[in-house]
Amino acid sequence: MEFKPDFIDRLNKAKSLLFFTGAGISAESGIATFRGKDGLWSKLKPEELASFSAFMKNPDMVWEWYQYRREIVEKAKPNKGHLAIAEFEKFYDVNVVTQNVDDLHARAGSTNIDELHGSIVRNFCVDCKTFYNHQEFKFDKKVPRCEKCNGMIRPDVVWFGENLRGNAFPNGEQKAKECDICFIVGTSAIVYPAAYIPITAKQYGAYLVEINIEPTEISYQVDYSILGKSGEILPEIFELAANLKTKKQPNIF
Ligand code: BJW
Ligand code: ZN
Repeated sequence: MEFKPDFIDRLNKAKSLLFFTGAGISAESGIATFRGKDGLWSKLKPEELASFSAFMKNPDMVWEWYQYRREIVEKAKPNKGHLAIAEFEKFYDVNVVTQNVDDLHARAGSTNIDELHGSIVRNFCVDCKTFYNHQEFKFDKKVPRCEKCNGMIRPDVVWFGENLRGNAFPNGEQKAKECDICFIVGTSAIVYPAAYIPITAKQYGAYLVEINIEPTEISYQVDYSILGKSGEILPEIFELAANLKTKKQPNIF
């Protein structure tokens, strides 16, 4: 595809790239997004599944929903979009700030990842906060109990009304302030505080590029909106970057 000349220029000069990703980047790996007509929440209400009060009200149902999603994530493979992001590390300082709870960026080989909304492959005890890997409870259909205190075990994901984990958000904000280009990939950009990340990047002078199959809440604020699948667009941008970064610079004498 033909890219905008000012984007090509920015990509040529850039040193640091930030990829702010959402569920759409994993859609081509067979993992459903949340919103939209085939999204996880087209039939199920988020407030009945993705909040601590929902978990306390109906722990087994919420647990089972996450077990079902873990099975899908475990079988899924990183797609060309995840792999392209990892490849950019050959030529740039690359940071990934993801809202996704799957581990596909890590499996694709990205090395600097902040998981704003936690990870579906971890669990912890609601009482003593001991962490457990999901493999330990792989076959549990009902909420398992902590071996130390008998508390209920929950997935280590961030539900509505909960603070983001540890330093993930301040880390992400710092990377937003430092990047030259911020790519916003496969996210509806409506969930906060995560959606402040690209806004911060822009405030600090980054060039914003959105890659999505449709326009979103943030489209009007970006410098360049590319409509298409991330698994197709990102490899094309990587190819362009590789050509820019490896081409022989003219001798200046
Ligand atoms: C493709 C594609 C392809 C498809 N290629 N593209 C300020 C203003 C308003 C509200 C708030 C605010 N601050 C806080 C709030 C409240 C709330 C919030 O944001 N609500 C809004 C929804 C209105 N935020 C919170 O509660 C957060 N906590 C917080 O603020 O703490 C402080 C606090 C403490 C105490 C009291 C009050 C506040 C926590 C938010 C946690 C979000 N958690 C979830 C669930 C994680 C667990 C799980 O997985 O089950 O995270 S919600 C869900 O949405 C998930 C996602 O990470 C997140 C974002 O979704 P995402 O990734 O954008 O997916 P989709 O489906 O929306 O979009 C997919 C996109 O892909 C689409 O655009 C497609 O077009 C595109 N696409 N195929 C490219 N092939
Ligand atoms: Zn415990």
